[in-house]
Amino acid sequence: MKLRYSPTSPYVRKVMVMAIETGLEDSIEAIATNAWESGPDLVNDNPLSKVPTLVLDGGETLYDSPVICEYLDSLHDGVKLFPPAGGARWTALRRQALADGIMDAAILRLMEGKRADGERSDSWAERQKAAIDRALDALEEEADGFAGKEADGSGDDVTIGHITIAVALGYLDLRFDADNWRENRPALADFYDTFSGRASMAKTTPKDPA
Ligand SMILES: N[C@@H](CCC(=O)N[C@@H](CS)C(=O)NCC(=O)O)C(=O)O
Repeated sequence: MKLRYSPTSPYVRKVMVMAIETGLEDSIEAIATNAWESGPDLVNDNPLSKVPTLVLDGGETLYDSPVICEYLDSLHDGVKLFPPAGGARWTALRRQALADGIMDAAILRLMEGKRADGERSDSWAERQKAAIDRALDALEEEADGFAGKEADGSGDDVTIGHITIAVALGYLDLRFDADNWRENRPALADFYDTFSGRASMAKTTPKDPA
């Protein structure tokens, strides 16, 4: 499989954490891709011109990160990170959606900040920040109940929800460190600090914030 990636994309990091957690890292060949250039190879693989995009060995492509992660989960025989059915599944999917939404809002806010004077909308950027803050508060409310906290893998029911939340928090550290999301969110900070000890997180920490 080939994965079109960019080094600072949180969605790509999510896929790579998933690949490491499921033992599939070595099955993936990474292809550096600038999604903003919308080159012919990328748009041929993904008309939306986004990374991550996964190209299967038979040429079929998969996107976006929730679909790629669930596909990877279908390829291994270990404990599934997408719970198969019932309440645990809906909780994991909801948490994934909430954390994906944090990343979406963070990227919109980042891009808004890069616009030229006169084109930038402070109210739009503030709207994104407000969404992020509400989502973080909601996660703080439930963080004490998060399972899968242990860096050594004990606790065993790490899900796609935990992975996505941890990656989203890492992205806030990368892009909006000054906001100090940890303030007044001790349970979430505790979850993140512990989850960050996992090899999958350590191995995928973005190095260059450019
Ligand atoms: N919902 C998508 C979001 C992917 C996404 O927005 N990726 C960004 C990079 S962080 C991108 O490729 N942006 C290029 C563009 O929007 O044109 C996912 O979960 O994979």
